Amino acid sequence: MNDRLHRSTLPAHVVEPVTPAQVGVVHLGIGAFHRAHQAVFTELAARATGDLRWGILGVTQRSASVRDQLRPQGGVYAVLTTGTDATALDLVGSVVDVAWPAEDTPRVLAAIAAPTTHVVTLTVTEKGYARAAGGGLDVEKVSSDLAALAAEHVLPAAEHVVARDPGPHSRTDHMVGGEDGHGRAGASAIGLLVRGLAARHREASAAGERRPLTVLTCDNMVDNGRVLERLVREAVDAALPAGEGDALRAWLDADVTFPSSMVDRIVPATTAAQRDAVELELGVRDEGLVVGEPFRQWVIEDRFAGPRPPWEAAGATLTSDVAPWEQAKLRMLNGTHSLLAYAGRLAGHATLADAVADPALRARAEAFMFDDALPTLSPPDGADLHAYGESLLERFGNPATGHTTVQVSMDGTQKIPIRWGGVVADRLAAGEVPAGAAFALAAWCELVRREVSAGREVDDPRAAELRAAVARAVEGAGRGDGAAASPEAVARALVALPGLLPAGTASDARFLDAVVAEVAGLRTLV
Ligand code: CS2
Repeated sequence: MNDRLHRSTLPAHVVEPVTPAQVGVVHLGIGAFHRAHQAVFTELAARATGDLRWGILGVTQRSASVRDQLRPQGGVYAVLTTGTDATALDLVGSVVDVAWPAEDTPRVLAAIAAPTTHVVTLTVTEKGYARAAGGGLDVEKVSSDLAALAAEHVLPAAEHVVARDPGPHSRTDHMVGGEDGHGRAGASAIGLLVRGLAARHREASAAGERRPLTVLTCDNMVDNGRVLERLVREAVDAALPAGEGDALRAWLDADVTFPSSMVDRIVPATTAAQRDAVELELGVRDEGLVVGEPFRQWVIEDRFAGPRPPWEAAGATLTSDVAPWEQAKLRMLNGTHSLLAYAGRLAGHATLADAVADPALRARAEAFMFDDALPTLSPPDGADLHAYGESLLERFGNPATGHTTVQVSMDGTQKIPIRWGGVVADRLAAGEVPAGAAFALAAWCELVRREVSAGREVDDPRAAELRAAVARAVEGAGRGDGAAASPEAVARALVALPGLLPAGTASDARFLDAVVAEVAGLRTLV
């Protein structure tokens, strides 16, 4: 068994990763995407400028596995870049440590509150935002954090849970929290963020400071910064009634900003074979290895509350208006990606590269991208959206990434409203029936029907509702088993799921008929 990758075991032939001087960024949701994207920009920015203030404390929400991968390695990991013809291996040292809220909540709150921290970034996926179907905060999903927030709010300064940062090797029994809930382990990303903001405000007030902070979401959502700001404010309002939380609210108004951003890099799940191959190359074992395509892009709304990492030195674009970039990426890249993932799975393709190489599916992808999505967009900074679309299809076709259709197809109910909903609404408003989007929805419906009928789990936070919709269609058909339900009836039930499509579109007869016709057609295509 080889040693683990670490600054003390670096092979001679690699470029040394940076060693940050402190934590300057707290990142919520340290999965593979963050490690292959924002952490890489941070690393390259530090190398280019020598500015070492921007070490990252990563927060892993669901399990301790990323912490257990990176902590023994002192935070160092490798990024394997897989191009069509060549691969490259680079080390990243910008992640200082990883905290798991189930055991480390006080540490996370302390890090968000610390004067040396200036930015909190997030990649918690669409479902991590705890939104209800109408778009506002689903208070139920964050209730334990809201109770903790209310309890922490009234603690005397000396007992602030953040005053007890126990560091990385703390014992869990310190973290259980008081009977009133203060110090309770963070159960949701939004809840943890809001508690961190409140802790920062309390500490800043006690120190007579303002301590501005930038909260920068990097998730694939329309107007992601505004969405997050709304959820944070709703959480504060739900936990702290008027009067009680007013100083916190005033501080949010004056000293906290929520820029929007567009992030892009295809990051497939790392395989065991890739870990083994990299171990051979490095001579040490990297349990934190991540894989990404050569392309990476980050467009950030330039609305920072205070200092920030010099990300532009690593190629990030800072701009006053991210919306056109965000729209183009969400509709053309992510929208087409999802279409290829669902239809690809139905056709038996394991990877996106195989799906986009299938002529029938490629034609559908192009129809969605160029005929439906493109006409709804205004080109960012005069970009050629047609050329952009062609470049996306080429990126999808890179076989070296091994990006799987299963990975992209998860969480359909969270992604469809963002990726297809706006396209459908805009095309219908323009008097056109979007045929590519109708096919995409039909593919999703068919896949859901197939999985539910076969008794398999659908990987989606609304899976129970999906099962119920299929069951309703079966009952409507008066038969006893899922396979016997008319696929068209299932499609009608699924498309009507609250919040899936913008109001009015799900009931548009022409569009619905097009979806249903595609469902029938899918049985001949695949
Ligand atoms: C993908 C995205 O998994 C998915 O849903 O569409 O993760 C996609 O690979 C990235 O947004 C690319 O930047």
